Amino acid sequence: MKKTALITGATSGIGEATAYEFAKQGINLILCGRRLERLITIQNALERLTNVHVLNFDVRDKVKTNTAIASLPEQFSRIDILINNAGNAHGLDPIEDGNVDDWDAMMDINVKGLLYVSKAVIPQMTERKSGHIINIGSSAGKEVYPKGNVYCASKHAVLAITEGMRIDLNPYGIKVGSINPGLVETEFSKVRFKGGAAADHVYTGFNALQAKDIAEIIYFTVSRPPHVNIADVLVFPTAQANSVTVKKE
Ligand code: NDP
Ligand code: 8X3
Repeated sequence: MKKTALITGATSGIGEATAYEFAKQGINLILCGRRLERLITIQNALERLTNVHVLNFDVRDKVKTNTAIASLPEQFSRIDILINNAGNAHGLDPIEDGNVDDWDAMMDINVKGLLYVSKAVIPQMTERKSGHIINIGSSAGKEVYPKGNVYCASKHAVLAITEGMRIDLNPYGIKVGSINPGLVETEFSKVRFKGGAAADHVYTGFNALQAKDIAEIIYFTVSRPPHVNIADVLVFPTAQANSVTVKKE
């Protein structure tokens, strides 16, 4: 039977690339994000390969998150795979200069949003005693870097939540794991720097990871046999040794 995956943050970057990778493999898709036009464009592109349903909501809104997921038509109502990917960094400032709205955005989207989506999906998985949840963390969830403060905290929280989920959902046979990338060339830096010039330089002078690289790892993770759960993956571009050590040409 074909599996169904719900992917948050499917309008760009890692989420979009994962949608393409899963579609190639014939996985039914529920694609989520705030930018409806993009969701529809991606749906139109992928419907040749698989069945696609779009859900347009902001993960910060717990009522809309729950209502959207509860509204799924019968054909998409069984979610086998949840990819909690929606998230971003907002700002890169020392803590004393940090913007409170940026802090709210990161905690509300990266942490609470992930919880709201999970809360809406987990009950059907526990009832069926099957399912697979992958949380997209970050190398920033394993290591704090200068000015990373709150973004790093949000991704450390994603790792803690992942471990907690794996323990609590273990009796139900539900797989839980996290994929933790280093620098991936997506819209991430445009969002972090609010479209400013700083975003243009983040990925220059070295070969950054591409969204497809992470999408392939995500597909590998979800395509392991039933007894194999990949719990935690840390992946850097070859040019990156840790959060602050990047070999530029
Ligand atoms: P992008 O900016 O390209 O994608 C972010 C996605 O998240 C978009 O689809 C966006 O959709 C969605 N999103 C953001 N805010 C919300 C919201 N409030 N409600 C619903 N959806 C939202 O960045 P990436 O693909 O790089 O990021 C994806 C994940 O990967 C994030 O969790 C990020 O922290 C993580 N990551 C990224 C790395 C990188 O270097 N790029 C490295 C490590 C981890 P829309 O705006 O349409 O709502
Ligand atoms: C994204 C990678 O190093 O910009 O999570 O925090 S980094």
